Formats: sequence, structure tokens, C-alpha cells
Amino acid sequence: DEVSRQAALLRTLRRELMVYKFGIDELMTKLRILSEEFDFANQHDPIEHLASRVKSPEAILDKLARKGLEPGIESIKEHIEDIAGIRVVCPFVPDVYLVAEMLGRQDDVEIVKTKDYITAPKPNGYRSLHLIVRIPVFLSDRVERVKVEIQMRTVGMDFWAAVEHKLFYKYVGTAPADFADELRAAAETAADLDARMTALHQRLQSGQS
Ligand code: 0O2
Repeated sequence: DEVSRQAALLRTLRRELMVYKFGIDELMTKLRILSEEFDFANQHDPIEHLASRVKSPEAILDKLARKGLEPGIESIKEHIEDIAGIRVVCPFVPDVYLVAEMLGRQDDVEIVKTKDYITAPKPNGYRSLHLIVRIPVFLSDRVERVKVEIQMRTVGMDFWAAVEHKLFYKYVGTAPADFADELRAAAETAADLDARMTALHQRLQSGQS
């Protein structure tokens, strides 16, 4: 019946999720190496901090339902692209593109999809560069290529996204109309701050003061 089918799917999912965690482990090592080595070579660390998470089975099933898809392991693997998620927070906007480029140059990293919400912010003001990458994970008896979503943004964008997520992202019902305007204006203030900090950084780097 429906209940035992759901329980069986959750069991399969928990086993599969382990491999997604390994995908995260592989990519986190790559990102840490880029951070440390770029800093050594250029006296600038392009990564402020890193975070990661594997989406919970419950959240995966919720997202599947939101997309109107039938529950099943194949459908999950195909349609839920952020089961494994990494967040890369950078000091400056150019660092976001630099890290994305350095990662994309690696032979074993396949960039499946890029969504540039920095160049084209979402209507609510959300900014980030999203990459869906595929990375091989070498298991005892096979190689699995797992998809990982990497969200890359500046500290300013991260501040806005973290607070907005708490307030509204999964808000059910309609928030007052001026909330949306206020939120978008706040995102623009954060972007302005990013631009000012980037300009200061570039002046320092070019030796002017
Ligand atoms: P959660 O709770 O963060 O995990 P797709 O995956 O391409 O079918 P989706 O999910 O709309 O469609 O893709 P998109 O736009 O790339 O967004 C994926 C993730 O980006 C979201 O995951 C959020 O983490 C983040 N995100 C996207 N838009 C916003 C936003 O407006 N505000 C904030 N704070 N975060 C956002 P989840 O699973 O939707 O949510």
C-alpha cells in the first residue's frame, strides 16, 4: 500500500544520499585547495567561507511534490538537482566568477547547468551564481557521477538570501505588496555595497590609494 511504498522509498533514498555526501566531500576538497593555493600565489583568498548540506529525504519528497512529480528514486535523481548542495561565499563579485572558472577547468568536473542570478537577479532581488556540476565518486564496485548544486555568492548577497529565506522564501499566503518592493530595494543596497567594496579592493590591488 501507499504507506509501505513511501517507507521503502525513504529507505532507498537514505542509502543513495550517502553517495551525494561523497560528491560534496570531493568538491569541498577541491574548493579548499583552490582557496588555499590561490591565496598563497596571489595573496588573496577568493573564498570567505564554505558550507554544505545534503537535502533531507522529507525535503526531497516535498520538492518532488511541489514540482508535481511522482515519487520514485529515478525521478528524484533526475529532477531534484540540489540533493547535494554547496554554498561558496566570496569576498567580492569577481571572486565568484573566478572560483567558478577554476572549478570548470578541472577535467573531472562537468558543468551541467549555469544559472546566473547575479547578471539577471530574480524578481524578488535574489542574487547568486548557481552551478549544477557532475563529479565522479569512486565506490568499492563502481563509479557514480553525482550532481551537486553549487550556490556561489558574495557576503552581501549571502546576508540578503539568508534573511530573506527565513522571512519569506517558503511563506504561504501573500505578503503585503510593499514587502516585495522593500525586499528588492534591500537587495539593491547589498549589491551597491558589493560594488563599493569591490572598487576599494581593486584600488588597493592596482597600487593606488
Ligand atoms: P532550500 O530550502 O534552500 O533548499 P530547479 O531546482 O532548477 O528545478 P529551483 O529549485 O527553483 O528549480 O532552482 P533555483 O532557482 O536554482 O533555486 C535552487 C535553490 O536556490 C533553492 O533551493 C534555494 O536554496 C536557492 N534560492 C533560489 N531562489 C531563492 C530566493 O529567492 N531566495 C533565497 N533565499 N534562496 C533562493 P530550494 O530547494 O528551493 O530551497
